[in-house]
Amino acid sequence: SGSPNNAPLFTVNSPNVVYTDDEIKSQYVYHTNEVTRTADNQFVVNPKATTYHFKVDRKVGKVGMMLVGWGGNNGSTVTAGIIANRRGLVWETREGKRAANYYGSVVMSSTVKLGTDSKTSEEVNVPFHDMLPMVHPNDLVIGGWDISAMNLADAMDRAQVLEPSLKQLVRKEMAEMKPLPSIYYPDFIAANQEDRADNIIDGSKASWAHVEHIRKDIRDFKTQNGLDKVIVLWTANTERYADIVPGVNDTAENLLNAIKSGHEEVSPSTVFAVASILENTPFINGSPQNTFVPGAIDFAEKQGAFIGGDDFKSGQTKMKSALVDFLINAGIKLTSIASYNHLGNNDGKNLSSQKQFRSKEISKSNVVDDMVAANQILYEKDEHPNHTVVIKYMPAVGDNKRALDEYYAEIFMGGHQTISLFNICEDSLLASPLIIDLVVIAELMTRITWKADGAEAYKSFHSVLSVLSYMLKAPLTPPGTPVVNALGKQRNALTNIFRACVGLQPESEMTLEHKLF
Ligand code: NAI
Ligand code: DG6
Repeated sequence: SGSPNNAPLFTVNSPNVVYTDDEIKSQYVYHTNEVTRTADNQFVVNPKATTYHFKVDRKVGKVGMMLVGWGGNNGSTVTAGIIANRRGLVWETREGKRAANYYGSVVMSSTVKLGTDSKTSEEVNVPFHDMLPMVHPNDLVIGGWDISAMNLADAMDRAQVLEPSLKQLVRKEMAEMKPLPSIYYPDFIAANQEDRADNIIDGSKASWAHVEHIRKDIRDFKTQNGLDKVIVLWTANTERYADIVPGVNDTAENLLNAIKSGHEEVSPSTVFAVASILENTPFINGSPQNTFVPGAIDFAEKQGAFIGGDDFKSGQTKMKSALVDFLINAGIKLTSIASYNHLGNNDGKNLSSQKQFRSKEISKSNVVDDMVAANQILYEKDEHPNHTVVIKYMPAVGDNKRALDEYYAEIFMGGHQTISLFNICEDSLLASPLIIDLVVIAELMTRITWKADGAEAYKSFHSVLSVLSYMLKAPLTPPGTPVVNALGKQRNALTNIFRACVGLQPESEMTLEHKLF
């Protein structure tokens, strides 16, 4: 659904929305409230209305997804999942038959309220995927790189995530899939990864030849598969943080020169980002490290290319960004969060190294700041709940991560509330649908343009795709703009921006039609 040849599931009947074969154009009034503070510390609110025009290109085209770290747990799992869905596979498990699905994908398995039925007054909800023309994940052409040469069928066995009966059905197709050689700078990932690095492009530090190599890989993949567009996504090992060094990675120009001169502080993920930016290919970072050093962000802005990151927000942190939002908005003073987890997959092995763990610790820790700062009844300025993050490598549990969280809060009249959570699941089965969502939404963003009222030309959204925040632990936002971590707000931003593209106001949930009669 959603392509010009395929009638959309819904159309909006309004003078503010125009559908043509090629485009959906909307005029949208964006309402905000500007607040000023008076001398005697009172607030004056000035409602403001700004008119924007949005244009959505309805031609989705043929889309490729290139994964860095394709042979890893996430890479092999998302590939098998897409193949299984594409072929409508059903397989035996000890609990009976299971059929391919996209559970865990906001795009494919969640719905958005469109309005109320004119006859019954019941809510009408439509699949998120039908809000605007989006690529169907079944149609994604998949490829990518890995420093391990293993084909995707063997990589799927190594991951130990999927049922044997399912693996059997996709094995032949996946055995044909082989990751392209990749760049490997041993200093950036744990030393314990060295034994799988047998698929490497020559050179152990950044070079312009590496940038050109990756660019050519992207171009070749596009040509060989007749693609209109490619999205590149980093789901390779967590790297250590790169030091931010003035003159090296602080501006676009310095970063490019640092790559050309082979500076040791440029990471593989930043080289991939620069190559993708040069190919005008959206690049998304699913790991926690600071791939987007200031020079990389500056470069993306200058080139007008899309970037998004950082670190998939799958289980423990997604729960945290929902639960803390609930507690603080309920007026309960959260005083500490202890987040412990152990896992036994290769991600856990890599994170058993201190510098790589530190990258993850940072992205897992900064996820409540905006919610705390928004409530100055509960918290003094700069006051924060205690927050500890522990990760342990336990090979026996494989991909079945165990995450234990204790939330400790102060309630009415000095009382205490303790909430304990114990979350167990295959980590890669939570992360794989996020990869799909990130790719589908990033692709859609390449087809949405906007202009201010009266302006001549349409232009793209800002290079930094903060609209992807819902799927990410440490959302990257345009420099100088606030980070939103609260899960509900992140989802509202996503759905309401897409509603605006078809001229619909945000869903207010006031349901006055059920109250005023
Ligand atoms: P994994 O260790 O199974 O896979 C990573 C793959 O990257 C490996 O196959 C490795 O050989 C490859 N690799 C390492 N350096 C490379 C390079 N320079 N170029 C190309 N390939 C390279 O890890 P997994 O579980 O797939 O996770 C991937 C990343 O996603 C990790 O950074 C992890 O922290 C992050 N993540 C995972 C989540 C999950 O739920 N599984 C959630 C949030 C983040
Ligand atoms: C253990 O913390 C390993 C990590 O890679 C996590 O599994 C991953 O970042 C997912 O974390 P979360 O907090 O979103 O469940």
